[in-house]
Amino acid sequence: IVFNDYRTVDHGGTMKRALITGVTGQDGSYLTELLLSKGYEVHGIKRRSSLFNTERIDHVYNDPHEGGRFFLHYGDLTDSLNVTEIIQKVKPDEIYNLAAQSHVAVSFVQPEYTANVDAMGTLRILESVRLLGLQDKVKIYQASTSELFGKAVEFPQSENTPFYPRSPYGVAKLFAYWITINYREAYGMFACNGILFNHESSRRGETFVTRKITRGVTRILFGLDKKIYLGNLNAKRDFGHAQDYVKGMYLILQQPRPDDYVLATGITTEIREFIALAFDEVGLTVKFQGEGIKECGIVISYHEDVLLSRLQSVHCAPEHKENILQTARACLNKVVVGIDQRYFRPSEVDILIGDPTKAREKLGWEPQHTVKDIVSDMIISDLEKNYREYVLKTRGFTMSRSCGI
Ligand code: NAP
Ligand code: G4F
Repeated sequence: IVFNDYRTVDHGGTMKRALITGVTGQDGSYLTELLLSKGYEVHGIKRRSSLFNTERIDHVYNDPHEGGRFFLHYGDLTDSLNVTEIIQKVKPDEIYNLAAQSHVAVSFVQPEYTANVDAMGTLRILESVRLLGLQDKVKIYQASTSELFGKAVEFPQSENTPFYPRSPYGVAKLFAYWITINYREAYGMFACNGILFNHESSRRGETFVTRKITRGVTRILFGLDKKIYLGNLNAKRDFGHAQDYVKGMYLILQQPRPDDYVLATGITTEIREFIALAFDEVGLTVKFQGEGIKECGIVISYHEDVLLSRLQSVHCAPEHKENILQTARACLNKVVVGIDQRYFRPSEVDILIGDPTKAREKLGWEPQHTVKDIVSDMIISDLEKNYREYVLKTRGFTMSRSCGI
């Protein structure tokens, strides 16, 4: 991948140019795919890291010498000069501000950094656009969040529901939400908030609860782990699929007037239920017993036919099958989910459920995936990934344990 390549191609003014911050993240990668498929020239901002960290976008990269339309720029939302320089050079038609310290639990540990990136970072983009005199040319999408509703005061939550954030992340995003509206009203900028409820996928970061669960389930199946340790299982979230949600982001910027929209499914799912669905996908039925930090999830039945069909879909080699089935059978009556106090948050968002009526009526946006589809997609992908790890292990390679928390 070529970095800081400021070349843009002269398309006779017919091709739109988008700048995506947070391009290496879950949403950034799906949005890049979507915009490239619509003929955009796409520029992404990537933080310098000691590792490549481009796995989510490597597949869409084509060498610009061979007509590629995807360019990467080193940048960081905490560095205003750098943000301004990139916007000045790229001169995008649309900016999608997806970059953020996006982990709610981490925001309690790094509140100042979270505010710097999530709140001030948004201001830096808006102010750069204004100072560069691009306010009439550039449309801006701000990645706002259902975490703004926090300790929700009404159900379901819509564009008119008052906010009550419950974390440094939520509070930082509240500033970003209002500064986006302020620049729209003060300077007539086409700046919009997408208030998105949780959206997941096989590209979700491994420390968010859904991915932690699907990864954990598949690792237990291959004997790579014994148990998943989690925090508050009572929380409920309105889970959608990231692929549906990036379509909504795009539609928000294609409207005649700038506005703010909730994107949600209107269905909420308890974390406990998500866990049960994930184990179901591989033929294990889990029952919960006990309370508080003593609660645990136990495997009470095993359906070999389900597991066999899953193993088939990941092209499991015949010589590995019996071993994996034995590991799965051995899970019967075993505790596979435990509670660890450290995953509880100092203040929690108990339940979120969104009302996407405005997005449906004005954008024509409808989510296409159910929670079951999402679980299935994530389980298949994690089965593939962890099967690879299992094969390497059976061949005698030493696998390093991830120390991610
Ligand atoms: P994600 O996977 O965590 O991606 C976040 C992106 O931001 C990554 O590319 C990350 O880069 C980048 N980033 C972090 N700090 C940065 C900084 N200082 N400067 C530049 N880039 C930085 O998040 P996501 O799930 O795709 O979410 C995208 C956006 O939507 C975020 O703003 C998030 O807060 C918001 N949101 C997400 C959801 C959801 O359910 N997914 C719901 C509502 C709102 P690295 O790869 O280098 O870490
Ligand atoms: O997966 P989570 O960390 O996502 P959370 O906090 O809802 O935030 C995500 O969605 C927001 C939209 O509402 C985004 F703005 C934000 O950027 C992020 O994408 O946790 C979901 C729930 C929480 O209630 C948490 O307490 O799951 C609960 N949970 C229980 N055990 C856990 C765990 N969460 C994590 N990450 N890890 C656990 O072990």
